[in-house]
Amino acid sequence: MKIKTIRAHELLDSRGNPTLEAVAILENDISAAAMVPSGASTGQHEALELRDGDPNRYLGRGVLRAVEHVNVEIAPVLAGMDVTDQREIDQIMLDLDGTPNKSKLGANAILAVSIACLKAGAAANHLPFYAYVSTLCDPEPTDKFTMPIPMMNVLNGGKHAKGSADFQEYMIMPTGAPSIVEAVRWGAEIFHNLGKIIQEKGWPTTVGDEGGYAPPVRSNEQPLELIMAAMEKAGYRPGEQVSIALDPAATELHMNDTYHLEKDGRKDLTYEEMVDLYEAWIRKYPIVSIEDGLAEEDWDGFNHLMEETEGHVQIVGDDLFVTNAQRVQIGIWENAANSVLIKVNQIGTITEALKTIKLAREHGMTCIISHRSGETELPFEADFAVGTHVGQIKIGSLSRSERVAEYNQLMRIERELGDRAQMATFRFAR
Ligand code: 2PG
Ligand code: MG
Repeated sequence: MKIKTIRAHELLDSRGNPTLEAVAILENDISAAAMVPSGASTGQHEALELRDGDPNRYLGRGVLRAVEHVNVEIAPVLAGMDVTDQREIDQIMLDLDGTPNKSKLGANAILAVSIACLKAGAAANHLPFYAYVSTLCDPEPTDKFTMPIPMMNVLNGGKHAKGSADFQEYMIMPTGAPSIVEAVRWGAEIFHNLGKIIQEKGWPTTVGDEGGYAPPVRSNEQPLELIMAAMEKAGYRPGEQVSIALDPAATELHMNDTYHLEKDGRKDLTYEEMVDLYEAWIRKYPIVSIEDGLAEEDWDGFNHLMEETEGHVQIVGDDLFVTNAQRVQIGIWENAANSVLIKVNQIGTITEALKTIKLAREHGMTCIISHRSGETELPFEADFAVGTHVGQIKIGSLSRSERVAEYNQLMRIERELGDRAQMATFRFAR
């Protein structure tokens, strides 16, 4: 089915910042819309998110130039193309842009179109979105699907919640849940129990950008104690049924080659000292995954963490890899991580994100499909994670509609699939 036209416009994301929505309209008038998320703790090697910089509109954060790039530059070139030719569509946009980091058209402009075409392609083929995604990944698509284990960010800190912990994300992973429906229920029960515990301490139960609580904890370890207490209060066995995943987003804690943990009153930590801290916590708590435990250029630090944890813990590169196959390749050579966080807006097209997933998996690395801290009300990651069969998804906490929309979509997909859905197993479970 051919593309008739593509239209973009400016809307708001979950933080009230402008973002793009692109609508791909096909010749039979079927249409599909996509909205672009946005990060706060962004990696310096991410593709460029084009903002207008006009101080008179949205404090410079408007995206009208990116909108115009879709409507004036991209749409006329893609009109008439087969919408299911995702690779060609993405390649044409890359050629049109011509820069290494998509700074001419803007990665936000390109991605809005890339996802809108992907969704329209699914509609044109009368396939559920996740099923269509799987046809782009697997040479021989099966009718069985792997449901991803969610990472649920129940306590927010860092750039997502000022005044809370220095570390950005304290997540629970229901690694023992037999289904998404159960995983979501377990997570929601633990989240609500955590809220009660925080309330009993006399702290506010306000939430951060990703819907997790953001209490004024006294140390960076205290969130772990609170989460353990919440798991037990909710009646789940830590480590056996539910584990813990961390995203310290350590690039944000890195200055002058050392790490600073304000909440702990500790300055100038070396990467060895950071790794010592993680190891001490791993011994004490059921931590199974650490993302960006070191800064984005600290390859030696990442390698040290890999060696010390000896493959028992999932070591995830986010800012480190920025969903970029070239950086993942360096990570493979350097033995820097055994897992890749996949955020489509870090790289800017669906085709490139799929290429990164393929490379990672060929080298035995796990992949996690991830949201951004600035999200939209159109769920994308749920279908993308099921369709790519990666087995893990990171979509925030069990509050705020833009996060819950993803959990709801996962539950819908699981119900629709019935016994064709199988819960992923987690390689790093204790
Ligand atoms: C991260 C993300 C998403 P941001 O660091 O993993 O949780 O945050 O979108 O702000 O980069
Ligand atoms: Mg991260």
